[in-house]
Formats: sequence, structure tokens, C-alpha cells
Amino acid sequence: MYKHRNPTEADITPESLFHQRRRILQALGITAATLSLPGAARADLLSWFKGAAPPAPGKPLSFSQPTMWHPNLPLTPEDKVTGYNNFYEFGLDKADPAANAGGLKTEGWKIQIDGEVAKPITLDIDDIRRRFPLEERIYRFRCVEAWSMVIPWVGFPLSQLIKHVEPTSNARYVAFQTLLDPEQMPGQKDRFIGGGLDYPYVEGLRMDEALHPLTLLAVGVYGKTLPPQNGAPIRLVTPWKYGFKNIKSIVHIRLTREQPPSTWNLAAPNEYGFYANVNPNVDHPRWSQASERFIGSGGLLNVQRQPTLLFNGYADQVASLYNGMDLRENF
Ligand SMILES: Nc1nc2c(c(=O)[nH]1)N[C@H]1C(S)=C(S)[C@@H](COP(=O)(O)O)O[C@H]1N2
Ligand SMILES: [Mo]
Repeated sequence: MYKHRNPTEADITPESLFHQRRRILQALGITAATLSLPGAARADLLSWFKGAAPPAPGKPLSFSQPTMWHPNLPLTPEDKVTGYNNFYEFGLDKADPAANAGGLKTEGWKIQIDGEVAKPITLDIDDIRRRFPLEERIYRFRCVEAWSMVIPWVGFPLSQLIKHVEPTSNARYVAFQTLLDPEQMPGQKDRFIGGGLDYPYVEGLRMDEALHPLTLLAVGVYGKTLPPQNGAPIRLVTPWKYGFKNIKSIVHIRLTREQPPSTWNLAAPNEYGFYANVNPNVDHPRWSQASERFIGSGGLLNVQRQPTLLFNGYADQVASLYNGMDLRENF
């Protein structure tokens, strides 16, 4: 009975409500998985859901540390960056990805890059790490749910990969797609685990945004390869946009003529726009975007509220991309 309806508000509530709901269900001895599956599959999923495979520790990476990308900002501690996540393919709770994504197979991972390009290519994740010099960059990160972090990513500019495939003059946008593998990503086959989103998760950027020097393909965090819950082995980082633009575990990048779809925009177009630029002056229909909870070294109950900055503090670098555009209309 739940299969074919569109997501409702209840599917798209901020994390505090999910936690609350989860706690009530747990108190009743009901977990998400038990509600929607036949017996055998239920038992299967439950044993899997208890975290059969703990995440392997990340491998150390070699990278430079350019001073221009090392601002003096207090970092969010590593255990919070890797323990408080949104990755609905592995569950809706902030702790679910770390508990449930450990088995994601990233060896031999391939990314296909094609579409409006002269030289389409499929690259192995090891090719990528070898071919593109890695840098550590400390970026602000702002989720649309009004929490924020400061994260030391390791990666390389997306522009380098795009130049490599030689875009044609028709290339106006870049489309991204996450792995589609319901066996590995149970949220893709169960709407109680995955929130009823359309999978695979997809995202898109305008070409000038994709070529902007801030736009990163990250392969690591805190000096090591990305843990599964953060989008191993490769994910997008656009620090002036809300977190949901930062698509994880990418398998396909396609250059296109038309604006590509994006998952949260499809789910609730009045709440999540294509641009998703961080903007304290344009509220979400159900909450203010004027301030945010910074997740730092304090306890989770003792988080600081701080004002949200236009373009998440990167206005001097990116505002010119949107000259003449109404940011309220193009949210
Ligand atoms: N494939 C995929 N990518 C995703 C998501 C997701 O659910 N699935 N969640 C997005 C959201 S809402 C946020 S805030 C960031 C969280 O990234 P982090 O867990 O590394 O902080 O990932 C984004 N990328
Ligand atoms: Mo988010």
C-alpha cells in the first residue's frame, strides 16, 4: 500500500523528527525493516542492518596542502564528520550510514564520463587517484536542514576531469548519478529505509558551476580514503550549495544540453531547487535558513548556533556566477 505514492511531508522532515519517530518505533520493538517485508527477507535485512560488516579503516592518501585552501576555521571532529551523515540509501537516521554502509564494495569501482564530450572515458578509481594530483581543502559544509560542519576534504577540481574528456560546444550542464545496486543499498528497495526517494540519486550542475575552482571531486576526508558513509570512493563537493547537491558514490558523469534532474528537486520541487545555493535570506518553506547549528567539538546537545552566510561564506568567489539572476526565484 505504500509502494506507489509520492513522498509526503513525513518523508522529508528534518532529522530531529526522524530521531523522535525512530525512538518511538524502537520503544515498541518495531524497526523500519520489519514493517514492510515478507518474513525471510525481513530476517535477512535485519541481520544485515545490525552492521554485519564494520567499515574498513580508510587508507592514507598523498596530497598537497595549499595554504589558500587552509583557512583558519575550527574543524568538525572526525568522528562527527564520519558518524553524523545523510545517505538515505543506507537509512534515514544520522547514525544509519555509519552503521550500515560498511559493506559497500568500492574496489574496482568505475566511473563513466560521457555525453557531450569528444573523448568519453571510463576510469577506474585507482586511475583517478593516480591521474589527478590530490589536494587537501578545508571547506564549510551546510546542510539544508540547518546544521553545518567544517570538513578537510581530499580531492581534485572537477574541472580537471571535464577538460580531460573535451566538452563539445553543446555541453551546458553536468549530470551525476550514484550507484544503483539495491542489494548493496537497501534504501533503494525499501521505502522505509530509503525514504521513498527516486533512486538512483541524481544531481546536476550548470557547466560554469562545474568548472568553478571551488568544485571538488573528493576521494578522501581527514587525510584518508572516504569511508562508505561519506560517499566512497568518490563524491561531489560544492561548498557554496546545500549539502544535498554533494552527491555520493558517483558512477556516472554525463555532460548534457538540458538541465538534468536532481533527486530532492523531484521529491519536493517547492522545497528544494536546482541551484540550492546557501542563502540566509531565502527560507525553506518549513524552517528558517538565517542561522545554523555548527557541529563542532562540543556535545551534540551543546551545539553553537551561528548566522548562515550568503553562498555559505564563498560569495566573493561565486556570486558573479549568478549576476542578474533572481536568487529567490532560482532557489
Ligand atoms: N547518494 C546520495 N548522496 C547524498 C545524499 C544521499 O542521501 N544519497 N545525501 C545528501 C545530503 S542531504 C547531505 S547533507 C550530504 C551529507 O554528506 P556527509 O554525510 O558526507 O556529511 O550528502 C548528500 N549526498
Ligand atoms: Mo543535507
